Amino acid sequence: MTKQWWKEAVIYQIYPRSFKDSNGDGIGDINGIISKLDYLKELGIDVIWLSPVYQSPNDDNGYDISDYRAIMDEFGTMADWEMLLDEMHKRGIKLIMDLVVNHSSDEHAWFMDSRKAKDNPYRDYYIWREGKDGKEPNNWESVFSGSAWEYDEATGEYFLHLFSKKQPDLNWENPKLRREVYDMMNYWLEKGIDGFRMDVINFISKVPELPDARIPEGKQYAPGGDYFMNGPRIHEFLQEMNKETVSQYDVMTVGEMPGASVEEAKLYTDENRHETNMVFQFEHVDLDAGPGGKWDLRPLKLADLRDNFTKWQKGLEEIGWNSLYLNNHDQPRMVSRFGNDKTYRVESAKMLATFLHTLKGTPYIYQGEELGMTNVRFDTIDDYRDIEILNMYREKVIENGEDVQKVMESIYVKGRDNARTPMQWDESEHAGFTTGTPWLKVNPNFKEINAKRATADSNSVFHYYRNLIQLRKQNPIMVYGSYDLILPDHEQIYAYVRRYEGQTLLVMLNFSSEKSVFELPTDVSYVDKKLFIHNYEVSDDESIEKIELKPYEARVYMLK
Ligand code: TEU
Ligand code: CA
Repeated sequence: MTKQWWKEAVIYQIYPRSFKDSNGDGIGDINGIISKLDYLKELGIDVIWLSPVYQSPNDDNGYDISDYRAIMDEFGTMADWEMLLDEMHKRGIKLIMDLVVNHSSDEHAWFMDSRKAKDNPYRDYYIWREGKDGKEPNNWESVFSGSAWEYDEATGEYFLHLFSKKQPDLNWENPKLRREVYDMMNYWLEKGIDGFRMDVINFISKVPELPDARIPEGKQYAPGGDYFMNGPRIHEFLQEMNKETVSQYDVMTVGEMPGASVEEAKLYTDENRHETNMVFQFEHVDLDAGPGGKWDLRPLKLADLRDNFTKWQKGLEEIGWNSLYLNNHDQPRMVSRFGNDKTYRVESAKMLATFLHTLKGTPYIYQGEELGMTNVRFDTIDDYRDIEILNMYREKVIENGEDVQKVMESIYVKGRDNARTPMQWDESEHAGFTTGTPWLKVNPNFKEINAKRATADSNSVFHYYRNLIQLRKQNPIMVYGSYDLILPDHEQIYAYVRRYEGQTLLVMLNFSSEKSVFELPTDVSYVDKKLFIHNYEVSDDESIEKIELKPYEARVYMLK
């Protein structure tokens, strides 16, 4: 287990479209980000993960790239981007860019050529197949509803798109395509970036026969994940990519890997295998989904969350490295999902922050999480913009006549636009995000929840995050300490210890809105205790043998 800068870092994700608009067109942009770097410096973060800013028709808000080496017009120019990188590095903040190479946009020059003719030199940059019995080549479902295949009249064949039909999958079996990707990565690495977040990177190796999958009861298409997640050549491709690109720089990579298990993540993040430094896995954000997938709501149980995090903490404790997140631009807001955004918003936001920052791994902060921003409930589907939401609504309500309120409720709980409402800067119109009309409406609670109020209030979620980040820099135990669960069966409290060089961090988190009694296990011994982090007022001399924790109370003690 070596010491690395990216293990000690706290990483902040910016979704540029919703962060800060500088020119009044209602769309966030690069100059807007530059204007907020001092805010991020004050927060204390070390790295920014910037969601895609490349040329894109924005069918999936930049995750459909039409030119990997140009900046999206709406976000600014390459000169603006160079300025951003320079201004970040001046403040000691590193930049990791989003690498989206499982698919491109259908407006990419490669695809425009590829679809022209079967013998076009770019044909095999994508995955084309003949139909079968007058239907799609197989029965896979797109993540964004419907078939994962689109018929193309010009050449009478179908192309694969695991996401929207404007996001054709790239063919990684083609060494020429792989070379193009590596050259593009080196183009950005040469500019001085500090690494990549790699979009659905464990989807790039498909089972070559692209076989049919099992269609669940009542569905028309099949989730094909068994045949494109963690596929037969994935480790070969990641090792080749590493060798051809990032291995030549002191940079980090985090691979987004839906469907990756702990065992697979150990292979992906084992430092001796030179694949990725860490992964975003999805098991904890699938715990509140039923058999019908994310929109099939299921109550989350603390026992499931605790068991899952413990599995990952122990699984990667010696080999590999965890990324730690509870939300991002694809997930609902964490205080609404895992905390309580009604009665205990501030307390539960702080408790969840304590959780993420005292586990072993690299913590990620998604823009607005540090303010305790919440989910949103727009009145009608017309206020939503996300292609995943809109496609699901059309399929369920328009095409299959499902109950509108039931579908809207699933959007309120799980929709990606929950995380994409504009960053709330102050109490002025549109929360100070734009002087124009925002591309997506601002959450109406911005007058109460905004950065200006938070930075001025020493008791805010913002300053609680600042403190956590500072403690991390001063206490290696938070980064490198071991993890051991205690109270494995408590109904409301999640408690664990971290141990490092004779120190012990005792962490107790009340995940409920009820008072809950913590009793110190007899095998946790100490001679000296010091209150380390807490989200309620606590007197230092209070005994820790038995504590009645308040709703969503978090307490951390340093024991010796
Ligand atoms: O997400 C991959 C992915 O699987 C997510 O789409 C997630 O499963 C789903 O959104 C949960 O509802 C990446 C990007 O983060 C996402 O924004 C893109 O839409 C997607 O890939 C395609 O690039
Ligand atoms: Ca703008």
